[in-house]
Amino acid sequence: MAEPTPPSRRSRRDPEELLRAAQAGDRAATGRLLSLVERGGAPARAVGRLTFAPSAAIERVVGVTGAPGAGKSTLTDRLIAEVRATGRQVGVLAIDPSSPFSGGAILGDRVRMQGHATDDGVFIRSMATRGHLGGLALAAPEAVRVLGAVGLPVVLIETVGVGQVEVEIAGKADTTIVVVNPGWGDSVQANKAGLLEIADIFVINKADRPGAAETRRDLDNMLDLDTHMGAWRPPILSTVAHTGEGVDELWATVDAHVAHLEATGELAARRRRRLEDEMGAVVLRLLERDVRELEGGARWAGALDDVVGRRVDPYQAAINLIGSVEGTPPAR
Ligand SMILES: Nc1nc2c(ncn2[C@@H]2O[C@H](COP(=O)(O)OP(=O)(O)OP(=O)(O)O)[C@@H](O)[C@H]2O)c(=O)[nH]1
Ligand SMILES: [Mg+2]
Repeated sequence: MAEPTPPSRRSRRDPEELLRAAQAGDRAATGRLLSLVERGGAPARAVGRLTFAPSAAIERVVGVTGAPGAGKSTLTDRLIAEVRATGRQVGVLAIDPSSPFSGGAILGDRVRMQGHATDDGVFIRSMATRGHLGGLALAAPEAVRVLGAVGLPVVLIETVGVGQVEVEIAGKADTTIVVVNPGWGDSVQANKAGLLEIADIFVINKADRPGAAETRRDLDNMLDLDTHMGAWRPPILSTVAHTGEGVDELWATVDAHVAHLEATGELAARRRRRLEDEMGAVVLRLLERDVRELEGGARWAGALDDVVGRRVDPYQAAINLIGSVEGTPPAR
């Protein structure tokens, strides 16, 4: 027979207990809640349930994305100071979807955001995905809700990279800042469309380097060609993150963007859309998982054989598989 878990250990792991401790200011408990979210499974679900309702406590989520080394962490460090100057507490998530481990990111970001290491009003955490169903794109909004629930009303999300997944994660924010550098143009040509879609504010960081004016022209031309733009044309700002130049104006622009979203009703619409995306993504993942697990995977393998053998087309094979789980509520 298994040894019963000692009470102290059990309470350390219990999501409800962790949440209470985290809300009382225990940052280690906040870190453990985020670990549970990362790892997925039943404990992550419990955290998700517990932190969902209080997520109303989240005032603002700001995404900072851009190519590796663009200066996102240095800039985020400066933005933390702007938020703290208003007296509010701030949570920071640093996410690197391309890396299965958060170790490297943790080190880099800790160094870059060292200015706030002793400030209790700041919580910084790097995230990787281990078992979370749907990966970081689904773990990120849950992590944001954890931060809101423990009393960090402003959340900054730093996402490395300019690929599809990064853009997807960055798009979970109320305001998304896309960081580029002088001489940017050609390097991310392929992803310009994706960046354009999510950018609420463009920042040309490292404006102390040559080529900033050309980059601004590039971005301006790109925005001129954008036919889908609404009432908000993404402003193009310049910063020098390591001196702090331009950062106050950047935060003022974030304020202006949020005010615009509120005035137009777009903030509520965006948040509704994000929740819909999240719910839809979970439906897809759960359904696919159930289908893959039919008869221990045998049905999936058989269907694949039928498709490869050209006996059944992929669409029909999918319909057949889904039909086999319909009416059966997901086991988990
Ligand atoms: N010249 C100059 N260097 C900067 C500026 N901002 C950041 N840097 C430097 O650029 C390097 C990368 O900065 P980070 O803040 O780590 O960039 P990052 O985008 O977070 O990098 P990853 O998270 O690794 O993608 C560091 O050496 C910074 O000191 C700037 O405005 N001008
Ligand atoms: Mg960084």
